[in-house]
Amino acid sequence: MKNDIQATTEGVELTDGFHLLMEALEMNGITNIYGLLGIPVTEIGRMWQARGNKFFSFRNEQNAGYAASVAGYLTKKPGICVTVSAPGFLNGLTALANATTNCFPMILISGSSEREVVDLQQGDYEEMDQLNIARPHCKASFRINRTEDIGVAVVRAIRTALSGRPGGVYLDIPARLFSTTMSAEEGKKSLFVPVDPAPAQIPGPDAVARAVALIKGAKKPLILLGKGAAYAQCDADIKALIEETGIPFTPMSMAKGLVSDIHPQCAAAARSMVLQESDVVVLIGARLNWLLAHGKGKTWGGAKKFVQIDIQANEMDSNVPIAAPLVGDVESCVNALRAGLKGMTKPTEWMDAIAERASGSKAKLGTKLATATPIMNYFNSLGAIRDVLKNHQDVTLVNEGANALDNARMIIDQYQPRKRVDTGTWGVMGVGMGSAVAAAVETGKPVVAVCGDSAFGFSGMEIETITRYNLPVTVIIMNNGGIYRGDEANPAHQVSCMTFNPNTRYDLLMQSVGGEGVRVNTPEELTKALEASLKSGKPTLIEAIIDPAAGVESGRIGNLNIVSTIGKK
Ligand code: OXK
Ligand code: ADP
Ligand code: MG
Repeated sequence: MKNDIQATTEGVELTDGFHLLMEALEMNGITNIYGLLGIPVTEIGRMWQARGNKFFSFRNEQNAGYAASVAGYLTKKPGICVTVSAPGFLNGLTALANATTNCFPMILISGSSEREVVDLQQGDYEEMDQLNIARPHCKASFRINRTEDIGVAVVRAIRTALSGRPGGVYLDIPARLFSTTMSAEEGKKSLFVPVDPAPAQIPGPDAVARAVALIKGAKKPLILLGKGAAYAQCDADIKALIEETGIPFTPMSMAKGLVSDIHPQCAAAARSMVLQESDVVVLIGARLNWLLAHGKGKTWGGAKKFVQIDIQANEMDSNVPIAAPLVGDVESCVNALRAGLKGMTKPTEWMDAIAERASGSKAKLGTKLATATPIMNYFNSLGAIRDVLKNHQDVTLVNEGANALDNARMIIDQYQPRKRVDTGTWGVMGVGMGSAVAAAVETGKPVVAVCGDSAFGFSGMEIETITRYNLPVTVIIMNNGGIYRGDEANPAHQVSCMTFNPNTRYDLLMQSVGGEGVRVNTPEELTKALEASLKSGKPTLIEAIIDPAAGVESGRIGNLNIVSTIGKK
């Protein structure tokens, strides 16, 4: 950290808001900032870089925000996004809200107009009451009004983002504060690092005993791993719980690989069977929201009891009664369960039945993946990707789309924790490129982003960002020419609202920004192109031509896409 004091007045060394903010972030171990510069935050980027840190400049704040949120998820430190005021702030706010929904720690720092003008609505440049607009979309919204408060504000933002259920924090900095000066000595004294910002939360012994009794009494127990379990970074403890008890597990999408998808106890390929037939389900960092059919209905079959591990007490009973709530952090709760379940009889018969169903499904899927078609479909193309990635298990797979998402989740195995980043709790499109940048930056390892052509379009300009920073990212566009499908005709002979220009050349777009751009038509060509890009480590875009008729409406969640009850008129 440099102590580059700006100026002196009458012998007093001075610092200012810019310097104090940067020193506070550095002191708290932040090295990477994702953002988009302009009035009034431009100097942050220049100065941050001059101090030897990394600033990743994006083409749209939303993508920078998604990058910051994924950095937070992967590192358990808040990801930082910096934006300009009003419109830039609003773009970033989408990502902050998404981070909060996904329980990813992130801090959005936006410059803002001066309060006296905003509060009287006198029409400032990019005037907006950002502090209040942010408030309902994140865990906390703070404004810094005095330079001497910068240290405490940064610590408060960090502790809020990390503690309890992680999430987003907004930090509002009126432009003038950046250049406001104060004594360097006093400023230095005002900065600090929080002690234990995400404290362990130990579950009560009664709650543990209740859960242990329920699990021991189960005939068909199931462990369901969510992205909260992946976030917790206690991978070995979770694996030990699963192996010591012999209980089958199934992962939610971003928990794939937390325990390997090819682990003998993985029940992912018998998903509907285990959800329906299990009698006791242990949820670890997974919410019973829409992604789990709210814990009820035909997805869940007959009567069952839930054990739920979550740090957020009021997550319990959010949808259905929780028989054994375990409120605490995943690591403490999992280890408490392990102690209580020592020597438990393994449910071998149940596990054998699941393994049989799973191997049947895998065989069926294997046949589909190996079936050649005149134009590639989702199965044979994703099958080719799966086979290449089997030999590159440290690659982070970023995945967005509808069919491209659902099929890749089903087909592509994950072997290591936190190696899959996708559309998350909202099922949001456009997270792909920001997530890919953050995953490459934070892991230092290659990234493969499998995107539908529609999803890619939301953040496509960031391929320039990827090439500018020369990141080892391979973007694979599953190009079927539209949303869901590319062959939808418009009955009124207009341009269809569901399809894109069939002459679009995504491969040439990538070439135009200096990356490798390849177009492939067969699984063999796809294999070759992906292997080459992983070998070279160069920013690459592979445009995979998929049958326009291959997709289905909304992938596997078509039931959510409401149709008119009286038909089309
Ligand atoms: C899984 N399966 C397998 C395997 N793995 N078969 C063979 N081999 C292997 N290895 C089977 C599994 O048993 C299921 O079949 C099926 O594949 C699908 O598995 P899975 O795990 O993907 O489960 P499901 O039910 O499709 O999805 C659960 C979910 C998921 C809700 C958690 O759908 C999800 O994360 N959805 C997010 C969707 C989303 O966000 N879309 C973006 C919106 S698109 P069965 O027979 O056992 O069931 C959009 O914006 O608008 O449309 C829009
Ligand atoms: P998924 O979509 O994979 O099912 P969710 O995002 O729905 O996962 O659920 C994640 C849950 O994990 C949230 O309810 C959150 O409160 C919880 N969580 C996050 N971190 C921890 C932690 N360290 N300990 C316990 N629970 C956690
Ligand atoms: Mg498409």
